Amino acid sequence: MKKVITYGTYDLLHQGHINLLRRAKELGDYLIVGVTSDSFDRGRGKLNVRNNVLERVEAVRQTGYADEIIIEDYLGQKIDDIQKYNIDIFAIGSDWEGKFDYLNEFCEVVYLPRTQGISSTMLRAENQKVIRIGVVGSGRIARRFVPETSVVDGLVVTSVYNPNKESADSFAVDFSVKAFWNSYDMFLSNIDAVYVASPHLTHYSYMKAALMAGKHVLCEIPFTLSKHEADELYEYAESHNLVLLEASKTAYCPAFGHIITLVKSGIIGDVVDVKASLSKIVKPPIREYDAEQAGGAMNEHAPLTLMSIIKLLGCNYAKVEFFSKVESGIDIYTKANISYQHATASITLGIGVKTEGNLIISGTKGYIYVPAPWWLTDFFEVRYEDQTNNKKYFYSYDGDGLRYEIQEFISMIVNKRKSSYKLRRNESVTIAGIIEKYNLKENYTEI
Ligand code: C2G
Repeated sequence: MKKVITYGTYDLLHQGHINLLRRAKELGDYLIVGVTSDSFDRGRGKLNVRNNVLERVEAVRQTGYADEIIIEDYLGQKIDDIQKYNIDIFAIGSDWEGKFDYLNEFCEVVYLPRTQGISSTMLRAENQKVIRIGVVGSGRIARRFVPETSVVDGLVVTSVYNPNKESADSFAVDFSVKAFWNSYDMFLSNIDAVYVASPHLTHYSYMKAALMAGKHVLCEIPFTLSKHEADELYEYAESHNLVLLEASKTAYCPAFGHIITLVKSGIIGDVVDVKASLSKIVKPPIREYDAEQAGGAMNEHAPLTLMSIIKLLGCNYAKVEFFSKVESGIDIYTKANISYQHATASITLGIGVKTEGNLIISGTKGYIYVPAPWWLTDFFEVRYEDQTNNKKYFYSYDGDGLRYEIQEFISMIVNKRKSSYKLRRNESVTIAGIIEKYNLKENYTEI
């Protein structure tokens, strides 16, 4: 019996896939089809897959060509599968010509003709109205945003707004978008959504005006500097069917999501302590050192570190206390201790003090260690007393990592989801509330 194997995502199954499966089946007597898992696809940069793995397996099954369907979940699995299932022929579409020649060592490799004029990417584009995004602000983070949008389907950055004409113009030239500087309303009138990446203190009013103009909003951290403002904006968005999302980039990246699900499934027992650190030394003059613009380590770095704590221990903390080292009116270093009924947590932040930027989640059975820079999560280790049980997890964190939050934002708009389980409204509001307490100097000590 001649055994053939082929692999694919098979998103929005189309005639090209069906032709390929038929041709693969005709090469032998028994066809095994490997369908990629959702996490494997995310790991190889396929962020736009519309159908989940169960839907895609079912679509392949319904073609009637597969004698057996398996899930492809890791790099290198093809070599294992070929040997495990005694495969004679590995078949794949001609778009992969040459890429799988290394499998010749294990079986015959056949590149089958690809069907012209159809692809999952085309179908996704046809089924979806392209969302026009305007960027508010044209500084460092805004400049990182635009290239990241190019790997996500379904959106296009069309414009930029900055009251400083020169800055808006230079951004517009660099990214081939239209510049607005004198009228925020005019900027809003030709777009479907905004990405707010302006200085901290302007977030609230830009978000509010955008929501009131009926636009979806993705807003950089710190989302708002008060609980009340965050709550008010979410309330408005929800009651007007608009998506409002905090751009807490780490919350949406694959490795961090896996840490949360592993912890919630009890892999380290009950969580008793979380320590998150983030420091980036910068030198004045720069916005981070400007007290007038809500500079300082806390406003700058608390959002990501607090996000990890809130995701792991929840919103119902009992007490928070702050310790800061202050220079020229801003905190160059802040440590916050957050206590829960059955757990403790702390964040250590610096813009003028360097700390080891790792994340450590301690539980009753073991702990998770995420090395610096933990917020660009691509690796973590689950560690136990008996070190032979330790396990390392590797992921990719592609580009500047903003693609994951952008993908979530677009998917929420397309699928009309008002809330993301990756960062819920109450979690985002709790983070804003802790930052507010800091700025009100509640339980605050200067060191
Ligand atoms: N295909 C085709 N004609 C098209 C589109 C796709 O013949 N118009 C083929 C591809 O060449 C591939 C299969 O259909 O053999 C599945 O395609 P995708 O779902 O796009 O999966 P892909 O990303 O090519 O994954 O480990 C996964 C494999 O590397 C292939």
